[in-house]
Amino acid sequence: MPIKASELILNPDGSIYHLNLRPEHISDTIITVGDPDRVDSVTKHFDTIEFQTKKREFHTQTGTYKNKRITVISTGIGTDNIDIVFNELDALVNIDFDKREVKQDLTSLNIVRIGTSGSIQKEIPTDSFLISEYAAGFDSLLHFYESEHVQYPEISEALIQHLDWFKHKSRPYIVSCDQALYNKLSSSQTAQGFTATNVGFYGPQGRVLRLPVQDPKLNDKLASFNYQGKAITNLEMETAGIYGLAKLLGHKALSMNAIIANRVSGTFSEDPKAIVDDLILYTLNKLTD
Ligand code: R1P
Repeated sequence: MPIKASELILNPDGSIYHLNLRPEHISDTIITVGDPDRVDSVTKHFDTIEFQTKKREFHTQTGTYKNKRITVISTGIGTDNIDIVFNELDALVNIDFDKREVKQDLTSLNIVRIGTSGSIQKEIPTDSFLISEYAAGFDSLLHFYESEHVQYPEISEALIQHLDWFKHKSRPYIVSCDQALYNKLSSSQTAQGFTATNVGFYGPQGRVLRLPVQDPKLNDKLASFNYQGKAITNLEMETAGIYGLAKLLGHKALSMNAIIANRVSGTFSEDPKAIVDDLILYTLNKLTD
């Protein structure tokens, strides 16, 4: 049965609904960034740019860096956008748009996030690099999919106990990176991380401007969680969704974080653009090593 027009939505030019891309527009190596303007910060290093498009927060460019074809796409903020970007990227390679059928031979993409993040451990300072080995999702995205086989329920159980998790919040899910990509992109310059992915920037990450939060000790409890030597290191808003959907769809994913805030010392990078630019070049060079 062909996938219905209401489920796989294509634009009149044959491109997929939100991303505005046709299958020939993307490489099998993809860099995701949150900020649409960060796409240019990546592709300014490219030798060539063959294609670019923009729709809503999804800005895409495809070109080559050191002869490797790479697509750079912005996701905007949050795992709700990750749901759109990952399902549509997957459709571009694994669904035949003419027949509206899943292809027999599936393609596995290499997807690397280059994002910003705040550390909750005093020894992971601002202006450092961190790669998420594991992620805890405090959003509920993965629970909408049959996904237990890609989760680590024993770690979530320990986390829920440790945090004394409020029953009205979504149950945390734990997922992990692609190990081969981790091995390729890690070095003595990168801290190994266990990233908490939050559903917001303020209350969900313990920031109080005017509104009191339900659990003022949440970040302290996250920082003191330790599961067989693994401590939660940093907070951001996409990684768990990326790891969960990548695993479910058969893609390889890795999340690179430029640490621009330290929530323990209360400090923020004096030049966040510089550390993000450094992480971009580091990642491009590791990908093409
Ligand atoms: C919040 O300011 C945003 O910054 C972080 C968070 O994950 C969230 O998307 O990442 P990006 O800089 O990649 O957007």
